[in-house]
Amino acid sequence: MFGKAFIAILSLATFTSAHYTMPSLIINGQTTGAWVNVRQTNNYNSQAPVTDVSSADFRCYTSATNAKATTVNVNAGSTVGVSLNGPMYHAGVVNVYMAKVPSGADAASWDGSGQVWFKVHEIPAVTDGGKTITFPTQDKTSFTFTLPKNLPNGQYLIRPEQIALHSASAFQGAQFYLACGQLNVSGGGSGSPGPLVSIPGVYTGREPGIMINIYYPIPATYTQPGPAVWKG
Ligand SMILES: *[C@@H]1O[C@H](CO)[C@@H](O)[C@H](O)[C@H]1NC(C)=O
Ligand SMILES: [Cu+2]
Repeated sequence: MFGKAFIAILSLATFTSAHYTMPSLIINGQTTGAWVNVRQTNNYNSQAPVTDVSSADFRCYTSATNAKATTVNVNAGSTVGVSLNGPMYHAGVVNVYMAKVPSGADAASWDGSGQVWFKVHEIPAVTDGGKTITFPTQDKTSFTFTLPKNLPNGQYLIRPEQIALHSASAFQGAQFYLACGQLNVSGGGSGSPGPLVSIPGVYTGREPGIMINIYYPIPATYTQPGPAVWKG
């Protein structure tokens, strides 16, 4: 009796700690190798999320690995994506930020500091006035979007995040799964991406879309955290 219960608790613990990472991009329909074009994050083994939105690790989560990646070539206007190592089984929402590497710097060595990040994609929760709330990315292992056609040529960091909201009703209850990839954009335009934000800095952790009880009462609306998406 005790043994069975103990084993059941153990396997539950194993399941709930099996989170996920974002080791690959999808470029021209091809999924890149794990941690080839994405900097290997501290949690590559533990898969543990970031919960402190003011920590240095909230940007690229590489304080322990100090990882750099290989920069991958991509055309503006093409479909790109993020591929995870497992399903995003937590209810949550997605944002994708990018930052242009300053001239004279290199994507592999630039740290992404400053008010330099803009949002290129988001996947919010879907609400209907309080009857249901659903999360389009839940249980998905990848997502794709279009790189703005007007993006200026050059090197960029790209930082996807999933904000898991299953236990987000208290401060720092939301779990952030994130990573930084390295892109070299060509075929682009002369757009001025914005609004620009700093990471960390973009969130306080108390936004209505981050500190939220998604179960009761069912939220009538959902406010996606962060700046508006730059569409080019
Ligand atoms: C970025 O792409 C341009 C155009 O293809 C190329 O000339 C340049 O060498 C590339 N830079 C890097 C760092 O890959
Ligand atoms: Cu979790």
